[in-house]
Amino acid sequence: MPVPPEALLVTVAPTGAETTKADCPQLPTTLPELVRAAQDSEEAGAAMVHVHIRDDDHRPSLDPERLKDTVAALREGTGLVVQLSTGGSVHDPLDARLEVLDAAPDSCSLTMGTTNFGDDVFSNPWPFICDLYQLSQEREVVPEFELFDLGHVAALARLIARYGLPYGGKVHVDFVMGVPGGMPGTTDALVAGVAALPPEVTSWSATGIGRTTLAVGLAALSKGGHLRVGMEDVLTLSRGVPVESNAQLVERAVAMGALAQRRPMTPAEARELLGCR
Ligand code: KMH
Ligand code: ZN
Repeated sequence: MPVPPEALLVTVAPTGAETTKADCPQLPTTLPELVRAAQDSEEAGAAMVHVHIRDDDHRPSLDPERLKDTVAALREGTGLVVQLSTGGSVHDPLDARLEVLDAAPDSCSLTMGTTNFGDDVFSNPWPFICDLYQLSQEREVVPEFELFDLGHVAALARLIARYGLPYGGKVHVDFVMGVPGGMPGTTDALVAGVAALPPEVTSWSATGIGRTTLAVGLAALSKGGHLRVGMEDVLTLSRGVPVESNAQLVERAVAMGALAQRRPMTPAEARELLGCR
């Protein structure tokens, strides 16, 4: 059955790779903290979790065993669609990022181009994108295409034209806006991005980094899109007011959705929307 238009996919991105535990002790960096954050977020209305893991010293990690344990623990403790980040941190090598799929998540992020990322470079060369995409098709993992810039939208059209549709037949993208070096987190930029999406795209969400979070969230709702929120993307609720938990951000997204007469999608509906198993 098709997912009704009033259903709102809320994805929670609880951890990311950029914030240190020392700077933000409430950031979920251990497996029990991550599972608890995911459970509370599910309770608040999230249907998918976008996962970055950390090592015992709370540093970003792509350790294969740890990734497998994380997928298992999230499946055991939640009903959420489990999406592993293949972006990792800006320091992760491309081969380790491909190996993320060995952990057999439901979904994986797939960024559609290289981006200046603050003072760093988030590297996504075209041959890497093609390898990761083909691997996702082979492994039956549903990609979420991360679009940091308008050029990434054009690259998505090129990728689909060359290699066909993803596993599951649906094409879901997420606009990641407001990264210093990427497209700005504005309504105008979102409108341009949505207008440029290739016809194969079946659903889209948006997330605004830092102070752009509300502008992007409201613009996405007004265009009928879905939302990604979480401590990967924003650490304050308003100027000087720190985020205490990921569930708090999910609750706010659900409340914004309610104003737009949208209700949170269930994980089962999210699987249908995304074409996950
Ligand atoms: N941490 C960023 C460099 C993704 O998860 O795929 C990349 C990122 C995107 O967060
Ligand atoms: Zn990420």
